[in-house]
Amino acid sequence: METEFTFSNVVFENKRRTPDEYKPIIKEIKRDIIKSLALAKSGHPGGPLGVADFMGTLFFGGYMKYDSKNPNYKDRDRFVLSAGHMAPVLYSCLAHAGFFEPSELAGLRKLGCRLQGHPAPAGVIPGSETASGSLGQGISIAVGMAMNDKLLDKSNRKVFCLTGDGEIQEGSCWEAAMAASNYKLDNLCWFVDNNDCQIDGRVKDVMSIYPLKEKFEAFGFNVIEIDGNNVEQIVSALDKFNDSVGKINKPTCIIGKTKMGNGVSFMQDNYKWHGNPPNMEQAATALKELE
Ligand SMILES: Cc1ncc(C[n+]2csc(CCOP(=O)(O)OP(=O)(O)O)c2C)c(N)n1
Repeated sequence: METEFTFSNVVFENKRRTPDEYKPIIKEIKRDIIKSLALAKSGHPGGPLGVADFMGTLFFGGYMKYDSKNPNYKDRDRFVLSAGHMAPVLYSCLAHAGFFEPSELAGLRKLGCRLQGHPAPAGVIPGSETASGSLGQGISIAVGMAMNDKLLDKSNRKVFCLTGDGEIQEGSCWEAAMAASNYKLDNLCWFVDNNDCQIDGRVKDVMSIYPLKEKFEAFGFNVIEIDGNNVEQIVSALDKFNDSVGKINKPTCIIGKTKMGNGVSFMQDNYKWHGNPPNMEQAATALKELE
């Protein structure tokens, strides 16, 4: 494929790293998001940039068991991107984790490419566990996976799920929350990307979800509130979750206060960048900022 951009083809093994060791990977993920969206001329930059710190920590800080050479091995942890429109960040993580060639990122949303605007059903993209994109459904799938792992297989395999904050206006999220708590799924870690932005406004103006911590606590969750763009705070939250698996009989919710478009000055905290790709000029500016 002809592109003006090249994608770093470095693959990182899955091992424990300090934040300083993987912060450069997070920057590369953000650069991938900009490049792939500019080439696609469509898609969602804001959410993916805002959650890149969390996703980078999960995949490259050593918080999830996976083996890109054996993507379907049973004892892997699972990650479900319930906010399927944030697919570009997942694709970049999977590529640099070795599930497929990073050069494939140049085909985002193009005919014939596996990497469509929202993740395809399981089995199409190595390392991607399920289709998603219809908001509110991925978290229910994640709860089902966690039930299977804990109740049926009696395993401490972990299930991580990321939803948006606009997404949790969907009622099905709260049915999933009820079930997670009812079945005492302490192997479930639900990250809410609390950027207070959604497709056409501020979440608090469109349909308030607040008070959020109290809501999740009332649903029986262990709630950890953090700055979701602060890698050290993400590490601390994931460490707390890891320590709680099999012990607390409650699911964990990490409420990550993030900035939409984090790292790119003209996108930051602006809901207009929910679903508009950068043009080539904007992409060049963004990439300079992310050097
Ligand atoms: C069931 C459903 N309704 C509507 C949409 C269209 N849609 C895609 S993303 C989005 C906004 C989601 O907001 P949020 O979860 O806060 O994501 P962010 O804007 O932070 O990326 C909407 C309404 C959808 N994908 N699924």
